[in-house]
Amino acid sequence: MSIVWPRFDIRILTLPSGSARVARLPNPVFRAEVGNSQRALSSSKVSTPGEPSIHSVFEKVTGTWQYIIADPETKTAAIIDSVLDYDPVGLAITTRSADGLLDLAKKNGYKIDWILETHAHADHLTAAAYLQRQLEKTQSHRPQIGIGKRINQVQENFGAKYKVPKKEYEPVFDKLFDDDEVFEIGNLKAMAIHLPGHTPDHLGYKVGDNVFCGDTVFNADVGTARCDFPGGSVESLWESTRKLLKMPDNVKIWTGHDYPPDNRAEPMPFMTVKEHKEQNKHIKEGTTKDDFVTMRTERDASLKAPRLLHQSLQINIRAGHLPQPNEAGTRLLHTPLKLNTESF
Ligand SMILES: N[C@@H](CCC(=O)N[C@@H](CS)C(=O)NCC(=O)O)C(=O)O
Ligand SMILES: [Fe+2]
Repeated sequence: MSIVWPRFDIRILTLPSGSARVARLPNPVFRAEVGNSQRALSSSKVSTPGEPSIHSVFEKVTGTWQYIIADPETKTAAIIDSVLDYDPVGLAITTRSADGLLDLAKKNGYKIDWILETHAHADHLTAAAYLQRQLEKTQSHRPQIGIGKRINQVQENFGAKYKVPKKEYEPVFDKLFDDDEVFEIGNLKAMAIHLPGHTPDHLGYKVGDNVFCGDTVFNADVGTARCDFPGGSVESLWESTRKLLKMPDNVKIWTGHDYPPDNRAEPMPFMTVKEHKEQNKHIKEGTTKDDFVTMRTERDASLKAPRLLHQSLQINIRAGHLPQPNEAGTRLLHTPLKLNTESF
């Protein structure tokens, strides 16, 4: 049986933070290179103390922005929200997107200290465990996989639902971040910020004047993340958006996904706090909490479950490790059946 793979367009933007050469076409359309090969848009390195170099890589199949953020001085780096490719028809996992991140890190001479997750994603599989295993072989040390400390609630909930043995999810995360915990990426200071709403464990990572906000705020013409997953809360998401929009106007909010509407051709990795306050269709200035709660609740009631919901959750509570093979040597994921008849 031969599997025909979709072409995975990878979009990469290398943004030396602090650079005056940030290319925006016309605002808010962002220039990004598109193609099947890894290409960096900008190679000029103008570094500002405390600010990272940022590479954003778009995975088109699930609309996910993956990031590599690096300390320009020490070349120490973190990968945020990587994707493991999954073909729901062929039931095959491949590592093209993750290998793209590894190539990008290698090309830039980065030493990856951290593989960070903003939350247990319900729409795509994480490549964290795969990246960790590959990097362990090529670096002198093993990068740590980090996530918010409330991941254990999420693991227990979905672990019970999908009958995942505890030993397959308990030891998988190396670092559970506390709220507002400060950690280092080389000489850069990073902070884990609790941003619940989409999921209860959800974190953003702030580095310099950048927040990697995962699925909290999307670009202004998309709005915000859904809150109908277990442990999600529209009220909490509203409060999380307040935390973000209270930051200084120049702070860049790098989003976890982009789903460009028909009138926008290219995915964009970030918009500033100021741009969100002026333009975000769900939370711009003048929006009240009640407006938001009504809008988000109505929208969530109309959304279908993500295509890769079951596969994602079972892999992601394991930090991207695969299920152990059963006695027959087969690795299995569960998919619940929907029955629309009582005759069964
Ligand atoms: N059609 C996509 C849906 C993905 C999805 O539900 N995305 C989440 C983030 S994981 C979201 O917040 N969407 C916001 C919305 O559609 O309002 C899929 O099947 O994967
Ligand atoms: Fe998500």
